[in-house]
This record gives sequence, C-alpha cells and structure tokens, in this order.
Amino acid sequence: MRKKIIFGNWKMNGTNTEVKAFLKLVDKKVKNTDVVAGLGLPFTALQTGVKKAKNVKIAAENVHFHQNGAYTGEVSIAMLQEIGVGYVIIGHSERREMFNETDQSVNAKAIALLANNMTPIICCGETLATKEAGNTVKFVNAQIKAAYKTISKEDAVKTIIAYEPIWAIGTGKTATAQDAQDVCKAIRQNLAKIYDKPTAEQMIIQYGGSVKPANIKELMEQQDIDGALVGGASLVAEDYIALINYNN
Ligand code: G2H
Repeated sequence: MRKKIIFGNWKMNGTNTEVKAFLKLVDKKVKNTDVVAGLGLPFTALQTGVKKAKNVKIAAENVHFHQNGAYTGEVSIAMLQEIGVGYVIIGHSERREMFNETDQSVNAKAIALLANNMTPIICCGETLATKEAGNTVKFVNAQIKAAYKTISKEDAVKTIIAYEPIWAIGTGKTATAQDAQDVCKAIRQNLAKIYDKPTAEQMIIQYGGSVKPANIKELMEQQDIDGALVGGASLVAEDYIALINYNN
C-alpha cells in the first residue's frame, strides 16, 4: 500500500520569520499517519524549517548536480545535507521554463541526490499547447524516460514523481481528478515498461497544479495518485492543515 505524500512548495515565498510562525501552527497538526507531510522552502529558510519541524519533512526547491566548484549562486547537495534537508524538488516547470532546467540536468540531479541518500521529487508536466495537440502522455513519458536514464529500479523506488500539468499551475484550473488519474496511470504504465510492474506499483506519483482543500480528497481517491505538490494553497496555515488531514 503506497502512502500519500503531500508537500507544499513555497516557491519564492517565506522569510525565516514567516516559516517559523507557519511551522509553529502546522507542525503539531500532522496527525494523519497515512500521510507524509512536507514543505519545499527557499534555501534561506531551510535551516529554520529543519529546526522547527518535527513532523513536517523539509525539501529544497533546487540543487546543483556538481559536488562543488565555480558555480556562482548555486547550492550543493553537501550544503543541504549538512543542515538536515532530505528532499529536493527538481525539474519544476518554473525552473525548466525560466532557469534553463533540462531533462539532462534533471537526470544528473536525480542521480547525484540518490547517490547521497536524498529523495528527489521529480516534476514533469505538459504545456497547454501539448495537451491541446493530444500529446500529453507522449511528452510526459519522454520527460520521465530522460529523468530516470541509468537509474536502477532499486533507486527509482526511492524517488517521488510530481505530475504537474503546466496549464493548471497557479491558474486555479485543476485537471479533473479523472484527467489527473489518467496521466498518472499512464506514467505508472511507462515506469512498468522502463523497469517492471512491481517497481512501478511501488513508486509514488503526486499530482500538482491548483490543489486546494476543496479538491484534494477527490484527487487522493484516485488509484494512481499518491499525494500532492501544492503551491498557493500551502502558504496558508489553515489550508495546509486541511490538506495534510484531508481524510480525517
Ligand atoms: C504547481 C504547484 C506547486 P500551485 O507548481 O508545485 O503550484 O498549487 O500554486 O498550482
């Protein structure tokens, strides 16, 4: 039985003061033992996040794949590990669109994170144009194939996938639960081809894109949706608490 993994993604929001106040409200509200609750934070707030969260897992929103060196402005895996961060969101569509993240860099980051016993949350998802052309599954499957290149099945099961249709991000337009299920199922079938069925059945596939308290339950009831990556709604403590306790 796969657990539900529900992470907030604060993007470029959250000072240390704000993160501290937020975690004071939400950390003790992680009651649902069937749910792993987490929060993606900007680099500057990660240490505060790790210190203040006992129940909420803390994720970075990016990392560099090289160990160290002349990469001005970048942050390494060792830097994140030193402060106790265990998860990293990679390949988010905002990074792919605005910061030159590519399938190749996502793959390199996933490999480097796994080699250091960290959990990559690997994002994928199509644009509106791709969806309207009927190419969603083909496109997402290609992103997944590239992201998992040379990754063994033993390592693949340690990762998390976040399927986030770009047209549903921050727009208020959620994919219908059925649409999201269909793509997540197609991703799992693709993983079964890349690896094998038992491996694919173990893998966690989140849905992301305008998830909120009003729609999380229906999304989580879908067979192939194993959690959520939530942007806007995760910024409000009351909503975050409702999201992680959606089935209480
Ligand atoms: C998609 C999601 C969080 P939102 O980016 O990763 O954001 O819930 O605001 O659509």
